[in-house]
Amino acid sequence: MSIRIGFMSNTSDSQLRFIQQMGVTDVVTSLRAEERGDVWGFEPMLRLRKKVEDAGLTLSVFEGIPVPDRAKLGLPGRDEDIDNYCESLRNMGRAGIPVVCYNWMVAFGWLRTSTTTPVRGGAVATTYDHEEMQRGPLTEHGEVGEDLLWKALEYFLKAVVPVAEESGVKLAMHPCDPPLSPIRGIGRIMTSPENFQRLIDLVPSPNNGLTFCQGCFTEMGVDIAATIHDFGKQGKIFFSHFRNLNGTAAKFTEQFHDDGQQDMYVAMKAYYDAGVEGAIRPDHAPTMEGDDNSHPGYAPQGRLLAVGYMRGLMEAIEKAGGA
Ligand SMILES: [Mn+2]
Repeated sequence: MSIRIGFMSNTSDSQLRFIQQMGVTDVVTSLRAEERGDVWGFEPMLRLRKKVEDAGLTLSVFEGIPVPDRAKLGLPGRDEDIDNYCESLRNMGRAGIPVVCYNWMVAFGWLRTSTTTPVRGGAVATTYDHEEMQRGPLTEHGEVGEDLLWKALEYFLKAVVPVAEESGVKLAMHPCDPPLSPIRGIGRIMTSPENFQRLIDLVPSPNNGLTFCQGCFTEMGVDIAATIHDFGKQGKIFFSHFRNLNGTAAKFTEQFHDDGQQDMYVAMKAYYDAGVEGAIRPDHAPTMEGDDNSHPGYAPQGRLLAVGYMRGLMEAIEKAGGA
């Protein structure tokens, strides 16, 4: 076993064929908005897995199920949210979907100041500029401290991790993107390797781990290979996002996978050397000629180029005897 390339998909018939044509094996997806409820149902999840399998592919990761801000902030009503979350996880397990990617970002998710920054050849990519973003107003939540977020996370994990264990579902925490705190008054805690270690140690369990979003860890300015080794050897990387960029958390621009500051051969080799298993998908890629920019980072051609590049790196590593 080793890592396998996954692809984020809406699971349309056309996309599932596209995924097969790339030689990709794994699908990363979620339920459609109209299929979601307070509790995510067993039947739509089961049918989704069957649809992916009937196309000859494996549904390996759900990117969802979102944790409501009420639970992330420890507000009244969170017990109801947590009960619903637990029941959704049970249904995921019953439907045979093994990994859920979630995050602890409040008010803002994935946050950028531009989605139209020119990169190589006039392709467009996303940029984050903290100085610009901080000029914006506070959100409806006002000032939110990191301590409060840690306490609410611990409360959540103590309730949810045992259910994840019973259900055979792995909880894969995605970093805050960008990994900065605070942003317009909102604290962010999933922002450093030390804080991910704290997450893992809060409620130790084989089902409590992370989504190694290489882009976010690059934004943090850490040694990517050493960080993959550290969490990979602990068996805590359940899912990975492969991404490149130039800059730091406070100011960066996403780049083509072969055109950013990170040595992607070194990164890919680290997943092999650390014995990481599970899906690794191309994360955001620039929008190329012929594609529209309605879903920045997720247009097909940039991700197609990324998959070809990833396959080449993997073949090179495997032929050189790397794991
Ligand atoms: Mn990511």
